[in-house]
Amino acid sequence: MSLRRLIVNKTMAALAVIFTVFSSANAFAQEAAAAATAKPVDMGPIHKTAAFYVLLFLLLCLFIAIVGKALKVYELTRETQGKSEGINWNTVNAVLFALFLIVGLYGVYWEYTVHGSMILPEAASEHGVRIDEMFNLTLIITTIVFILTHIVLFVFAYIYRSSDKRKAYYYPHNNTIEKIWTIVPALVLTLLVLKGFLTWRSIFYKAEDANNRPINIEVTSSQFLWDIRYPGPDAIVGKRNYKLTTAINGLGIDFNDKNSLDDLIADEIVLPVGKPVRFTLASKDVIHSFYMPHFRVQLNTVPGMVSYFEFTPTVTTEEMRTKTNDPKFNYILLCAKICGTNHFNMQKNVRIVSDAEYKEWLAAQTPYLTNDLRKAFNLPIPVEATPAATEEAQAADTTATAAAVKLDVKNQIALKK
Ligand SMILES: [Cu+2]
Repeated sequence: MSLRRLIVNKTMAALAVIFTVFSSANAFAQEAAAAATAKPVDMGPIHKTAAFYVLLFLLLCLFIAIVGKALKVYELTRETQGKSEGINWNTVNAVLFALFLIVGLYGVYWEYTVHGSMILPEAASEHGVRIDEMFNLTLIITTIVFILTHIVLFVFAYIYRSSDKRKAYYYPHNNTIEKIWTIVPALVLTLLVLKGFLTWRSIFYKAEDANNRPINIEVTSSQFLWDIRYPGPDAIVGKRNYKLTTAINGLGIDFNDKNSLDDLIADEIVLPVGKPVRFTLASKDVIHSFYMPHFRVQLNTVPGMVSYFEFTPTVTTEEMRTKTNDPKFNYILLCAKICGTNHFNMQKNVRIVSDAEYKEWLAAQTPYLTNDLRKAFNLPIPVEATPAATEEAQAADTTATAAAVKLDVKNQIALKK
């Protein structure tokens, strides 16, 4: 081939374009590498900007466009020279489909094994086992359908790619197939929905067992915390009324209701194992969601209304630590509604303990009713001050008075100045 023909040859021109793109990219990379070794540059702030990624995307588009143009030139050249098509795009597409299937199926396998091993441990409540069964059944059915339909979809796209050697078979309609793919999914979905409905009913509609009454606990959400109220010896959490909310009565508890008098504040949720517990859920501001993942418990807390969730924890914290092989394991309560800036920080510790430990813990909790609240509700203030306490209080008083006198003298001096 003479030099002139070599220059005019369009295949060579296309290859030259590709070569130029690669070599210039390579040159840039080398330059960048040289600069990097000479003086380390902190790329952190650049990697955080959106403009960087927009430019990167545009650059990628430009690169693909250049390669596409080069290929087009190559094909046009072959066409003008009367040669057959250079690249069989049907085959390229078919191979890409097959590749996509293989990579995609590997992705599914990877998800199930890598992220699959990060799922929650076994349910720690009675109803949680039934919820897990539902999840697993749905997952198994959808996985089988997903894999089969995708294999059929991509394998057909590969095998029956466009070819000059065969003509497409015109197949517009088949009643039998229509019936099968309507009736089978309808049956499967009906069974799943029915099972879901029955599971839901078994969780939310319980016949009350007089010998095994649930422990009543009230949980109130607000931005961004949970207030937990336990009942006192009467086992009933007293009434509340939002109109009674004041600085010292944040939950608006009605202390005219005698059931409120012995109620307790708790900083964590502690429950005895194997005993039913009924949570009364409310919210002071926006909708939050009472979420205890290990017990498969989740229900919204809605301002202006109360909701209930009753369940029975079955595994103690200590047992779960052994089961998960994690000595630091703790059950948690989270908020599952994006309720504001500090939503992420709405959590509380939950401990499942033996009945004896529970009783001991409950006895150590502080009552809601303070002397200030007694005054506000005109309730008698119990006289339980011991001589030692009185002396202490008097001593504190004297110190306070002395401090106040000192401050006053200082202020007067300052004023005179
Ligand atoms: Cu929240």
